[in-house]
Amino acid sequence: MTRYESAQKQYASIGVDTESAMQALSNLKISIHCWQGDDVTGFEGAGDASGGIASTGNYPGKARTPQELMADLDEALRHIPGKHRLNLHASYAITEEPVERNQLEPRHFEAWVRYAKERGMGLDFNPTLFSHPMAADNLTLSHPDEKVRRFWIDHCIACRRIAEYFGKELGTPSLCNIWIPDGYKDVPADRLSPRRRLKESLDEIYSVKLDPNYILDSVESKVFGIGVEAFTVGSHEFYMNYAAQNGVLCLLDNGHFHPTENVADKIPSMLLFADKVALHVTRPMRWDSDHVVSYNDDLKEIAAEIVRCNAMDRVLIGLDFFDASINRVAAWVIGVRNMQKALLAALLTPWEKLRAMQEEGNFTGLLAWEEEMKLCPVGDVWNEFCRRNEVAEGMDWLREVRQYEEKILPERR
Ligand code: RNT
Ligand code: ZN
Repeated sequence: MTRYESAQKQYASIGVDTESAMQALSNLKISIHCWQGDDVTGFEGAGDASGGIASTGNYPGKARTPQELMADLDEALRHIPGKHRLNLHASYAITEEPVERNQLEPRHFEAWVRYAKERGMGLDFNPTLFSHPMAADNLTLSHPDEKVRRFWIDHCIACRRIAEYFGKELGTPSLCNIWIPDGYKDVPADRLSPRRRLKESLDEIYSVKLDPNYILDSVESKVFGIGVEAFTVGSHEFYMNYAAQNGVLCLLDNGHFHPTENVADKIPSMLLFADKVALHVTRPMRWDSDHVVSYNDDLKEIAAEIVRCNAMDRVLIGLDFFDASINRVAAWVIGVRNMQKALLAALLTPWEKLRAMQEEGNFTGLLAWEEEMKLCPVGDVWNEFCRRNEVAEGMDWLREVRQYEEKILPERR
């Protein structure tokens, strides 16, 4: 008996079918963020990311061009089972001459559409409202200066049209997510006016009606950023209300809440009031540090919530981490595979049985079962899933990523 067969038997004995779990996992697409490959630099020559976010470390070999980023992504994709999505930022436009962000057009992303088509991937998108002279004071859509607001409103509208184009070209709606850095370092005298201006800017951005078959809009809240510690204009309450009233989606980034808040717990509440909810899955350490996603309790709880709410087609899973201190291709592979492992563990859990115990008030049984599940052989099913998807299982992928690294490093010095 192989290890998989033995695991299959063990799961069957508790009423879990490993075959249908693997089938369900194949259908779960993760939106892989392009910005892990180059520390959120983009192709505009802007340098390090600003806007209260930071990528730390100086591991060699960072991608500097579209060709390098695409090659690195290909290397990562070779080690990630299944077909997924690619998440782009506007700052990754591929243009011959510099194009201002409010002038961006679908044609500036043709190369990415070709890339995605060749690999059978859908594309998601994000306007970039940071790392730019017009965002130097960490104010964009809420800026008191009408000219600055105008620039960023036009940028967001341009980006929504690009997302719609992605959806049309690739036959799957593109999630267009707005995150802004807006806030103040110290305690403001007026919290209402900036939020009123943000509301008006969003109203204008979303007054342009686009085809929902091609584009889904979302807004991403935050608690604070570096340099904007005292006040964030786009708080969770702000966006949750805005989204509910205007039919756009909320995007929950699990690095954007107070450290003891459980972001998994928010998912069912969102699902009762909206058709979909989007996620940026990350690993905050002490702050929104965007560490590579780890197979830890927080991640497993998020995955469990998606699965047991039966919301696999209603929760849009995107990743958002950027670590410049380790091999960036490996960071992608580790993070995406961990998200998949967490989903698999959730799919291998007999939720009906556990739910019944809760409803009956059998909390002793529930605790005993949840603890028992922790030692079930998820890894054997995961390895089988990798084998069937023809990607390296166990640690074999790392050897290949190391070989790739040795090949590219000399060219990137
Ligand atoms: C920042 C937000 C945002 C960015 C990306 C690059 O705190 O999480 O989503 O990380 O858009
Ligand atoms: Zn995010």
